[in-house]
Amino acid sequence: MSIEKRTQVGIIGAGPSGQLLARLLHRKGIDVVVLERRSREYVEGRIRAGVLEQGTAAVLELAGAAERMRTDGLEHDGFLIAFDGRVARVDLQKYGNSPVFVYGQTEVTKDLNRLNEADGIPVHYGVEVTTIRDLDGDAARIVYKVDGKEHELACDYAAGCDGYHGASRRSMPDSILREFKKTYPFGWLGVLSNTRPASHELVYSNHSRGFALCSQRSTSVSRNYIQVPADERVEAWSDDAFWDELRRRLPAEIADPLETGVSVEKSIAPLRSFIAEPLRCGRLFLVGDAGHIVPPTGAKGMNLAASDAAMLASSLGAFYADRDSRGLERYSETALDRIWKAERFSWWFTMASHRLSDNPFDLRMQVAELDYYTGTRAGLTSIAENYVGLPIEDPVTGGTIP
Ligand code: RFL
Ligand code: PHB
Repeated sequence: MSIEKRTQVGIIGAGPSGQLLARLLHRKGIDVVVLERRSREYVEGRIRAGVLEQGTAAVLELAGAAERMRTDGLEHDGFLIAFDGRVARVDLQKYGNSPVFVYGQTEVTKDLNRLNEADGIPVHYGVEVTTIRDLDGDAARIVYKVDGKEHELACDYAAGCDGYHGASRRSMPDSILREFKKTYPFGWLGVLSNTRPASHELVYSNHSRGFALCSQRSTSVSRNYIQVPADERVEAWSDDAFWDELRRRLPAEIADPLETGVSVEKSIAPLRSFIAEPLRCGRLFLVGDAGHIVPPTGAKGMNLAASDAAMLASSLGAFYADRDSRGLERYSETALDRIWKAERFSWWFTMASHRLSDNPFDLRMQVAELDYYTGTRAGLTSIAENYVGLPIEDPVTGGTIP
């Protein structure tokens, strides 16, 4: 493996934020090198998010990576919230002026990988970054290991796109970094199956036994989730036990016709809220999960990764084109403004839809809350505009991206 010694922007991590940032910068004529710890097969095989905001779709368009999403993605104009034995619909077009796209993160990652490879963007797999040094020096130095030997990549700027457990955030000095965290006492057991989706639109269900979500990847592939205790083991759940429990948590009109089948993938994801501040230290910027985590209830994780990448790409673009550093200076503050709002929506939707305690008061309060939100124009507008995604501000101009 021959890895460059110097580049303009060194990118750590080849998940959606790293690959998208690499592509946006490459199209502006900026040199990048991407270093990824895992193999390409591993990165492309991870089953994660499924819903793209309109703004994410527009950023993929800007990156020239939206073609398959447009042909294979499913446009959804609304979604359903089941609670208290009834089903309410959130009309995204009517109250949020936009649809969302059901198109898996796995597919987004594959599209970006294929296009970046075709364009000759250097993405090196199996390269573990250990730290980033000299954040305030003439060049940042990304230190990585290959076959046990240490090497360095020097760059003008380093983009930490290496997720929650990556090396980038840990390279920022404790004296400047503040972390805000909330861990929920439950996780999501997710099952992917080659079965017809429970409903044409996604169903989020609040039930006294716990939360459930019926999502999908296509008209013949389902992705369903149920709330489980945080310390639950995936081995404890047979396919039959999963389907039985899912059915119990859904209203009869959705549960009765539900098609069940063998699981293709089954895993448990913990739920947490996390934000690091600031997202910049000298020549290092944090992007996506490296800087923040949302519980998946609002479907915001990958969308925030895309909006961060778009904001940083615009900021670096202005710097290399015109030596305009306004965006670089405002990236952290501008991105955090949107992140805290998405974090709020994800927290709110989680707290309104999951079983929180044995106290019946809590459940009645959730029912009153969901009744109010789905029964008033103000409530529906609030849910819809958050779900379809708030505008992405350009840190350079203060306008909207794209
Ligand atoms: P990623 O996707 O975690 O990618 C980070 C990449 O960095 C690599 N890496 C390193 N590379 C080099 N050196 C190191 N030291 C490195 N350390 C790490 C990793 O191998 C990886 O390839 O972050 P990114 O790009 O910011 O993208 C964020 C999204 O992936 C994430 O927000 C969502 O997937 C979150 N998420 C979900 N979001 C949703 O909206 N809906 C979901 O249903 C949903 N399910 C999930 C999820 C995240 C999960 N995680 C993180 C465990 C389910 C799971 C299980
Ligand atoms: C998914 O399809 O994996 C999915 C959809 C919506 C969410 C979370 C996950 O809120």
